Amino acid sequence: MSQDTSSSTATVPAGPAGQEAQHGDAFENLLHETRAFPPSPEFAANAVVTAEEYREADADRPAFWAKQARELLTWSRDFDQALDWSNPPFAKWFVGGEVNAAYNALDRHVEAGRGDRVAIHFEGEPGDTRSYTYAELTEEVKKAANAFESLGVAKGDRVAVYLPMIPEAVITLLACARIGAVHSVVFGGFSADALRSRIDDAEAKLVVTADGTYRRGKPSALKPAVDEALSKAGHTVQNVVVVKRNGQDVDWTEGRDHWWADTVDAASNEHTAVGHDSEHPLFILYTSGTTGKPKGILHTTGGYLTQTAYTHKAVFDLHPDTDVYWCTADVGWVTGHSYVTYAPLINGATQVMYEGTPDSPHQGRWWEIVEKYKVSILYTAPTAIRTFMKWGREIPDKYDLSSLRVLGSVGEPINPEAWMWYREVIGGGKAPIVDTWWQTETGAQMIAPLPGVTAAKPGSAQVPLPGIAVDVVDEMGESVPNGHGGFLVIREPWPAMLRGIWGDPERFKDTYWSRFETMYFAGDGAKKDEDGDVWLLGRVDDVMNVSGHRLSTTEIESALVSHPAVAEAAVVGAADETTGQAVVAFVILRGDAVDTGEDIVTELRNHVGKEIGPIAKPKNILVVPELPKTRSGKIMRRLLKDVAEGRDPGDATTLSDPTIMQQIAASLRK
Ligand code: 6R9
Repeated sequence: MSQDTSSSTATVPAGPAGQEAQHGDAFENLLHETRAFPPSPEFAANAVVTAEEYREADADRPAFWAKQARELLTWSRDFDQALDWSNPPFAKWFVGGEVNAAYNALDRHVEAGRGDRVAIHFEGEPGDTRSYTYAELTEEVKKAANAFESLGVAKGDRVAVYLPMIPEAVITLLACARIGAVHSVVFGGFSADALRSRIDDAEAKLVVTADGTYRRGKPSALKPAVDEALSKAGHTVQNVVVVKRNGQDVDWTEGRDHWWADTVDAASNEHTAVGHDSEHPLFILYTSGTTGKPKGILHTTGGYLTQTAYTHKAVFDLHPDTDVYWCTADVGWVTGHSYVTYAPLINGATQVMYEGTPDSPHQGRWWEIVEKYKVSILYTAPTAIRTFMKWGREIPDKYDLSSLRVLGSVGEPINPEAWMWYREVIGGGKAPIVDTWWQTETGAQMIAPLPGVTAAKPGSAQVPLPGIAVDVVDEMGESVPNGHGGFLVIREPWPAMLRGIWGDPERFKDTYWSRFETMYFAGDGAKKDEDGDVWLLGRVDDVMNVSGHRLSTTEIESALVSHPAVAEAAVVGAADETTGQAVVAFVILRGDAVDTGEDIVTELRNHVGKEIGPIAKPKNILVVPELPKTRSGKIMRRLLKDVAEGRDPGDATTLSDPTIMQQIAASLRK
């Protein structure tokens, strides 16, 4: 059986019974976070969603989602049945309904007289800006839809998208959705080989790309990777559309390559959207498991749109007439699909889109953008927050951030210290933080506080959203009592759930539905606290076993980050002859901290000992200049483990900065 998310040696963080309980004790002490921040009375009074929604959803889950589907979307044909779960794990939501994603994101707002509202404020890295109203964005998408159709793309065909964070990315995705073509976005940071294997797996007919983009003030190329990917015969691509973004020279294949300006800009701006079946495929997005080839996660239309729109409204307390929303995620990540391309536009919000890195041309760029557009809802990743902590609070302190009223986090567990810093320094001590747990596979947020309802706890995603059935279970699939840890599972089908792995139904069943027969296995470890709130503990394969004690990488990292000298930390379990595994930590010191060599290492080891217990003290602590991260901000612990175990780290091509492993190696030789 192929298990992508859990190796055969994966361990439960703290099981409730027998031997597990014995190890559990050390683990139980690890989380002692007791702070809680209830919403202010003013916030609660104006919140768009109240606690009543939990009761309503619990009473009848499918009925709750059917109500949301009808309220949040305009259906061209109403559905007959909310959920068909007669053939698990293959769910059908809103059966018989027809809906067009692009019509819902665009045309209907224009028809309702909101065409003049800004949909996207775009900030290019070099400082160029463009804003699109809903009316303008609708026109662009209609043109792109016509252009793609004229290049032979029809309903059901796949389109590979290899674009930077520019409005054309959103336009391309919505144009595909409009005509029923299935988009497959490939991260701009991925190599030509990765692009080719994804093009082949989905048998894409069209590729949409750009000449290049800007990163850290420098042009960065994209088109050469497409050329290389298509250089070997045997692929299915007929045409390539190229956005001119950074003006660099590109090779050109006549007949195959077309400038965006010559095809899309020249196309007619009249295009009627027709409804597609609720279960019509909307997109494929590849995500890697720990082994094997990447999985093409398949999402369909009606359920996905319903849950992304609902969660975007409820979790961010969206007031579309007054809020300015900014999600910093790249469109190559699921967050850039659900919470940049689809939900904000379905909900008629005004959003900011930024092309570049946070330090270009200076380390205050994000806060300058927040001040300029009066951003009120910011959605970003813990890795970014920890980076800003490292740069120091003087930088954000220079800007007026008083417009911010809700702060979101996604992608990794957020360490309590980073959470507090986010709240105090960015949120002015009052903006609620919503830590949102979800996955490419879940399509939309699943566990998160509601900002007007939940008393937020630093470091915990806390509660399943209304209409979502989450649990933490032990090895046997039994629900664990409060105060215990185990595997995170989802007990009931949810509207935005993946419908499968492209072309591989068996792998879909094996990966997610065979660990516990009737429950979705997420691959994350989690713990319920005494209130029953859920704390995410990282992937189950990130759990270490040191002399029989189960230790979570996340918690040791949080302990390290709680020391004033540490900005970021990554912990791995390295093979050790005596203890099975040994804790090895990689830390980045804060900008103002002095690297005192051995002294700081001793101090940090003692600090972890004090925070968690002597068993958790890292055997080695290595001070490094950077950590290897994917472009979605997840630390690639696999590479650090190679370093910790003295191996040459293998393929690092999916890193946001592929030179980081060399930097780390150099700093360790010093
Ligand atoms: C949206 C996204 C999914 C994995 C997931 C988990 C981790 C995401 C988290 C979180 C703790 C959170 N994760 N959000 N862990 N707290 N708020 O990130 O999708 O790229 O597929 O990653 O990310 O481990 O299983 P994806």
